[in-house]
Amino acid sequence: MEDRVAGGFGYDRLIINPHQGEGLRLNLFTGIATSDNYIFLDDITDFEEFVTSDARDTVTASNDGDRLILRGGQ
Ligand SMILES: [Ca+2]
Repeated sequence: MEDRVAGGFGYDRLIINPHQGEGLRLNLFTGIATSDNYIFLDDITDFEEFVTSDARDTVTASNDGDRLILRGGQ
């Protein structure tokens, strides 16, 4: 099953904030975002800015010059 989210033309911001304090695993190289129970996106395209959760997140950047807003976490 594919779960897609596409930004389209222009500058788009994607905010991903799983419930219950779950950390996010965001890989901008592969376009995949997951958390333990709530997030499974396997085709993220055409976003230029990403905002992660305030839990313990793991982000793998791409070579596309994406802008990241990382909200800390523990
Ligand atoms: Ca875009």
